[in-house]
Amino acid sequence: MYNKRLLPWFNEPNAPEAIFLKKGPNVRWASGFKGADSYVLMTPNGGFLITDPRYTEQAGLEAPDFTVVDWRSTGGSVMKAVAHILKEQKLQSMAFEADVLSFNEHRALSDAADAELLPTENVIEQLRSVKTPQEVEYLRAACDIACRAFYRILDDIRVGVTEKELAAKLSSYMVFEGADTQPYGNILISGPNTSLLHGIPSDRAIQYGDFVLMDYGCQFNGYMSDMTRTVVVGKASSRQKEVYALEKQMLEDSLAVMRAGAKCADVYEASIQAIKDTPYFQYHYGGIGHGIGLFVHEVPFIRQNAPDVYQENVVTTIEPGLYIPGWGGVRIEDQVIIQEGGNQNLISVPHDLIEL
Ligand SMILES: [Mn+2]
Repeated sequence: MYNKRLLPWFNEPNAPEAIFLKKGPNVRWASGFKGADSYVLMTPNGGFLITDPRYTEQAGLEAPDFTVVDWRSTGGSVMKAVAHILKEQKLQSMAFEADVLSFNEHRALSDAADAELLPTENVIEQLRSVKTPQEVEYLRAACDIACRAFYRILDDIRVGVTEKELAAKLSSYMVFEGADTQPYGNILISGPNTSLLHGIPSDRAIQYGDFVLMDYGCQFNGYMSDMTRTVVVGKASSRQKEVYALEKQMLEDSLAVMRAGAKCADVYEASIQAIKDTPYFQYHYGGIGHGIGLFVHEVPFIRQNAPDVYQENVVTTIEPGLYIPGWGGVRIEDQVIIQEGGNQNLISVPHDLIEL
């Protein structure tokens, strides 16, 4: 369905008469279309979905109020089809996503189209960052699925099992628990590998005393969950307990300040209170959260000096961490809805250290 939440943007001063979208989550948000390799052109009066014959039937079903344009029979290229629509609709100006249109695409569009082309960034992303009640329900379901999968994988984590085997099981548990089938790069790493912020699951077998760090999520109706828990196989050492306790404090100090009207920069400042006067300060990473919805990492980002201010119904992760090269790392990540006066945590798994 044509997403009317875009309409006020067209009324802003100097707004163009149309906007052209390529980024998949933006196309889906604007139109409801779930397929790939497709583009949307939105005007205040209606939308066009530009695709190829693989998707024309699906486009009619999922975006019934859009005019479906098959670019193969309309100019022979996507950009010629766009130029055709601009001319037919007498549109003089069109915004495009400066961060995703390639050099070649922009050149082809400039050559074909007789309209003013205006680079923009984050127009749809800003709108998408504030969730509707329906979107919140999908996100809540995705988080619930990931939490149920967490309790299932705990039974499988034992000495001798490899990271890859566990990562595969974790992904499958989420699908069995109701996730969409498209997985995305789940991180499941162990031992010294846990200091690699986005390490890739390997053939390393779990050993006694390892940290096992799981940073993972799923989609439900396209909406994503993202959570991290770090557990210990066997009894935790005193240093593991010390680092874990600091990290847990960092997370909880961050959660305590997340509310509508708070600045993302202030969340970062809260996150470092527990470590700023300790030798562990050097082991933190400055990016500690991100908006999430139809895509996993998006505005607003939490980092030092981030200018963004939380609006009500933004859904975001919060994930400070401590990463000690060669020794290991701890991250705990939750996903929350920003509300007036506070936030609601969508991740129900407690923060306490689990010793398996
Ligand atoms: Mn995350």
